[in-house]
Amino acid sequence: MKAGDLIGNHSRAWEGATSHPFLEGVRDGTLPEGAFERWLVQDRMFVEEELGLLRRLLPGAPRRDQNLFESGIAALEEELGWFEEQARRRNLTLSARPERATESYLRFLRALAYEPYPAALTALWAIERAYLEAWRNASPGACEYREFVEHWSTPEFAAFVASLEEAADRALATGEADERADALFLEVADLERRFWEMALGEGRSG
Ligand code: HMH
Repeated sequence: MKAGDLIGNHSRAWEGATSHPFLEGVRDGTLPEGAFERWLVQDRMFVEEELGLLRRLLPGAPRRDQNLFESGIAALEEELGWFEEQARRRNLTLSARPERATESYLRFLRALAYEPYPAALTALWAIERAYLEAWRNASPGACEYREFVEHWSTPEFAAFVASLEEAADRALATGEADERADALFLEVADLERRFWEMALGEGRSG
């Protein structure tokens, strides 16, 4: 199996992850009050956990993929600082509690390190690819959000996602982890959709 095939094989689920009223709101500047700020605070928690995941996967990764993890770690480290700066500018408190959708996603990230490497790498690729496509769908973005659309629209980010896909394809080549990779891909798609829903304030549980 090739990682990229998963998108066509699960096109409905993938749609849900990458097209959402939240992203239309970013594009048109019609987001409800507080939605963007909620997304920002919750996504910073996500990025912090994702950074932890990359650090845990690095030592067990094949030698030829280690570079990719190292550049991913550097990029996420910088991104975390960028999130913190954005939050400061907006006077947002970073000590907020994770929402239910965030909690589910953080738990998923923590568990990924125990998955077979090809499946974990496929999930990581799906996570990044989802953001690449989602923010593209919000392009060019209302002016107050444009910086965010541009953040995930750089050629560097697209190249990183492409490198993850190549690495996932190499890892999947034996076929042994295909079933697990497929299941994790679907989980990522669902978690991404729920994350957008949460940002719009749906399904809040306090
Ligand atoms: C929810 N998915 C979510 N947040 C992110 N920052 C990314 C993917 C990309 O790292």
